[in-house]
Amino acid sequence: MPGMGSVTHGKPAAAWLMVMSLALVGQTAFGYPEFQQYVQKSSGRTVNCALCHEHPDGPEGLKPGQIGSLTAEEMDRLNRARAAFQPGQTVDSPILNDFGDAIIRTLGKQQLLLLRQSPEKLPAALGTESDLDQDSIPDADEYVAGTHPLDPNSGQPWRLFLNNLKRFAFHVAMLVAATLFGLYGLNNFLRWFEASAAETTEHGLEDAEAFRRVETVTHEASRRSRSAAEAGP
Ligand SMILES: [Ca+2]
Repeated sequence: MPGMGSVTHGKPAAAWLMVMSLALVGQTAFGYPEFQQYVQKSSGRTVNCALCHEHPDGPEGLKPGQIGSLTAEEMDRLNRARAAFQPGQTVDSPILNDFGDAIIRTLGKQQLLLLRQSPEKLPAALGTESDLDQDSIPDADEYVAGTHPLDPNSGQPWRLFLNNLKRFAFHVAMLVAATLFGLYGLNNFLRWFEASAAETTEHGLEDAEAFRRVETVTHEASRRSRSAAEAGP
């Protein structure tokens, strides 16, 4: 029955379109591109959605970390994260990375929605206590600089260098000390070798002089003995 067939296929198609439309509205509302655009403009660095999201292309789509790929359990977590309007709640969104979760947890979604109008105020709202990648550069500073708050190798080079110098200060000090002691020891060894060589030479000369004297005395005694023998009794 063609008529029934068209009705049977029409209802799922309409429902699918409605679900997709709602999903797209939700995805767009949850993307918050204002922050990414601000960071990119202020830092001069190219920043993608991976600053806060699981997928670098953002939450829209069917790829891993995007809404179209979520399981029922992940959708449940997504909805709980979306409902976290007040700060201090547990947030584990399947489409946000740890920095995105931390923003919602720290500020609450309500304040984050307000900050969309002034994304330059996000760092002050976040504070400087959180450093998720533990590279000694606070998440808020990395947001301003356009570096990644979850990658310890991403940061302003000079700050990373100084922080690594502090972190490995003991190893650097030991390396410098070992080098200095090595040079000190080598210099002392060379001085000792030089002194020993001089002493050996000096002793050698003294021994040669003593041998020459003994030889002279022996030769003189022998000569006197021969003279006495020739003179007779
Ligand atoms: Ca950091």
